[in-house]
Formats: sequence, structure tokens, C-alpha cells
Amino acid sequence: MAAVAKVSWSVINGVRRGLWRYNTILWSLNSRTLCSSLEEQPNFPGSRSKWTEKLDFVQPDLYDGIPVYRVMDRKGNIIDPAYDPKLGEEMVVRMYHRMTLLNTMDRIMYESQRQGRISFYMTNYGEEGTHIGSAAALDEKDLVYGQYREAGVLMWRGFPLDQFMNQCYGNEGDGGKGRQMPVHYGSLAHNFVTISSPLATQMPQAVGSAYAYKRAQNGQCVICYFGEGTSSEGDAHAAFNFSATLECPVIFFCRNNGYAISTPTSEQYRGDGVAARGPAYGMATIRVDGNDVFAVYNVTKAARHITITENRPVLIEAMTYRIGHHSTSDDSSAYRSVDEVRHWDSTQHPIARLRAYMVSQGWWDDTKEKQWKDDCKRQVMQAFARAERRQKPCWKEMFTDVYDKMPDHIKEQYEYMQAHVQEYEDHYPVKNFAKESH
Ligand SMILES: Cc1ncc(C[n+]2csc(CCOP(=O)(O)OP(=O)(O)O)c2C)c(N)n1
Repeated sequence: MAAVAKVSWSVINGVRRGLWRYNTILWSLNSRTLCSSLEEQPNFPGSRSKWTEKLDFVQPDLYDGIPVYRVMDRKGNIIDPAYDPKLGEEMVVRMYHRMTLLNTMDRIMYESQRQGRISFYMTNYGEEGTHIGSAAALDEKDLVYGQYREAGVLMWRGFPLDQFMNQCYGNEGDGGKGRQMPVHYGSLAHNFVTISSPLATQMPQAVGSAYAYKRAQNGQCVICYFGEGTSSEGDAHAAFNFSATLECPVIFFCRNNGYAISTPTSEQYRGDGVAARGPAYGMATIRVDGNDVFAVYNVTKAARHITITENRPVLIEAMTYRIGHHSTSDDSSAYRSVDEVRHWDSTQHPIARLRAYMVSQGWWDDTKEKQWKDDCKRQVMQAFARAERRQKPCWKEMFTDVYDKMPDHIKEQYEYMQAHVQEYEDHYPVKNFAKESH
């Protein structure tokens, strides 16, 4: 049934796009004879619609809104067995393991920032389902552009705990050599482009990569994660339009978690969320319950199929809730009630929902939960201790990697610093830094 629906949907889309092109060609020929059959329909080159004599404005508040696709109810029961992705015990337990490992890492790293051991951190609480559900549906060679709150995607791909910790500590084991703020991960080996803080910059870049993938015909796609707050940036709109007009294999994955730091969605936009913009830009669009990991898996899998086979962008809006503070620089009790947070934490948590499903299948119980929790904590604490013990990267790394050959003005600064550090060695914690760059 689902397969039939999928096929007919792509057939309808194909026909629609064909008609649109046909219509445009007719217009450009500007031939009265050829157009006579279209006289009853408007044939402006910039729209596709019918005539009307009714003076009606399209009223956003009368429109019902795009529905939220789900597979499980809030208690973890599958609603329609036809849409159960039937991933099997091994895969589902693996998904649960990653979601909870991410959660444990967040707790420990958040605390470590509170204790002054690292400078900054961002938790992913409540959004674990969007990360793992989407990452599991992709091919590991698909390119990921994250925003910053997608650590679970990288974790799913096997980025080791040590690497997470090294990055947050900015130690000599960090691939970014301590030059980035914590949580700005990146990994060539995991096809995960390094996070950059200015919001939405990843979006046009993702379209550029997707265009390159289209030209290379490599059968891969690009996924670009962003928050609903970020969707208000100009770059987001440019990216949507470019991707649709260039017909690129890119999945735009919006994590709509209700807040952009202290700005609630009610102040962010007046339309029907981010999904409503998809059709306006000419993108296949779906809204999904982001706290339902199976629903996220299904839509991402289907989106991947559409974007690769039809070379067109797809927009997924995953509805979720940011349970943690925005970052360690934020105190969300200043702008939202504790009761609101408690509601999402206790009634709609993606981890609790998946656990309920696993228990109902006989795959999980309290003993396994306790063992796994202890194991998780031990793994994170050990990686944490290892990262903390490591030295900082050699200070000389500050001057490298931007230019292929060090230009004179940088060389001058480098030599100045070298002389300075030598002269005032006793005033700096030099022993905490590696002696030479690797
Ligand atoms: C261009 C730019 N403007 C402002 C900021 C400061 N800033 C960092 S995160 C953030 C909120 C983003 O919210 P959203 O996209 O909804 O993602 P979320 O943090 O909720 O996951 C803002 C305003 C920034 N990093 N870049």
C-alpha cells in the first residue's frame, strides 16, 4: 500500500512537472495557435494556477496546517502496522544505545562546564529522536551539514567518544587543533562538515555540495540540519530557492524545537511553521513527530529516495522540544516555565517512547537498563578523564593551516610570539601545551 502510494506520488509529480515545462515552452513560443487550448487557463510564466472571479485572499489562519506524520503514539505503541519500519531487535537496540549514550555524554559534559573544566557546551536533550532516526536512514557516505545540535548524527556514524571529548577540551587530540569552540565538531572520515557558528551559513553551502553531487552522479545526497530560528535567516531562503531551481539532491532537515534561545516560535514566524514554506519554494515537504524515532526514520528514508532518484530538494520539519537550556550561556527559566519543560520531559520524551516500544517487544527490561546505564556512564567518564589529561595543542598551531605558505605578516607575528613565550616562559602555563605541532 505504502509502495503504491509512493509510486503514484512520484508519477503525479512527474506529470505535474512535465506539464509545467510544457506550459512554459508554449508560452515562450508565443504562438496564438498553440496556446488556443490553454485560453481557459492562465499561462503566466511565473505561476501555475487557475483563473478565479472570487476576490478571496489566502488567509493563513483558515488553513488547517500540514499534519504531523507519526508511527508511534506517545506511549510507544505502533499506530498502523503498515508503517512500522520493522527494524528488528539489533537495530532498534543500537538506536536506543546511541540515544542514551548521547544523553549521558550531555549530562557529563554539561556538568563539566559548570565546574569550569570546559568553556562551553550545548546539550541535545529531547532531540535524540531527530538525530538517530534521521542518521540511521541515511547512507554513511551522504554528506552532513549540521548546525551544532546534531551530535547524535555524528555519534551514529561512529565518531568516538574520545573525539567528542578531545574537541570539547580543545586538546592536542582534537582534529580542529583547539581552534573552535566546544561542540563545533567535524570529521572527514564521517562525512560530517565542521560546524560553523554563524547561523544558516551551512545551508547555501549544503546546496553547493548537493549540486556537485548531482554533477558527479555519485548516487549520494546531502542532508542539512537547521533550527526553526535559523530558518528566518536570509541564507535559509536563498538555499531553499537555489536547491529547488538547481534541482539538487539535498534534504533540508529542520529541528523545530520551539525556541531560538529565548525566542519562542510564536515570535519567530506567523505562518504554519517551516514546512509551509516548502511547497512555496517548490520542494517536496513533510512534517514529522521528531520525538518518534521510527517516524523520523521513515520520512528520512523516503526523502532520501525522492531526492536522489528525482534530483530535487526535500524539506522535513521535525517537531520536537528543546528540553535543555539553549547552551551553558543560557538560563531558560527566564523565559519559559519549569512546568512546560517538565511536561515535555515526562510525557513526550523520544527515549522513553522507544524504551516503551522495546519493552513491549520483550527486548528490554529493568536489568538491561541498569547494566547499560552503568556501562554508558563508565564509557563516558573514561573518555572524559583521558581527554582531560591530554595537553593543549602546541601554540604554534595558531599560525598554521590558513595559508598554504605562511605569508610575511603572519611570520612576523609568529616570530614575535616565539620570542615572547621564550622570554616570559615562567608567566605562562607552557607545560600544559604540546611542545611541537603534530
Ligand atoms: C548569524 C547569527 N546570528 C545570531 C547568532 C546567535 N545565535 C546562536 S544560536 C541562536 C538560536 C538559533 O536557534 P535555532 O535555529 O532554532 O536552533 P536551536 O538552538 O533551537 O537548536 C542564535 C540567535 C548566530 N550564531 N549567528
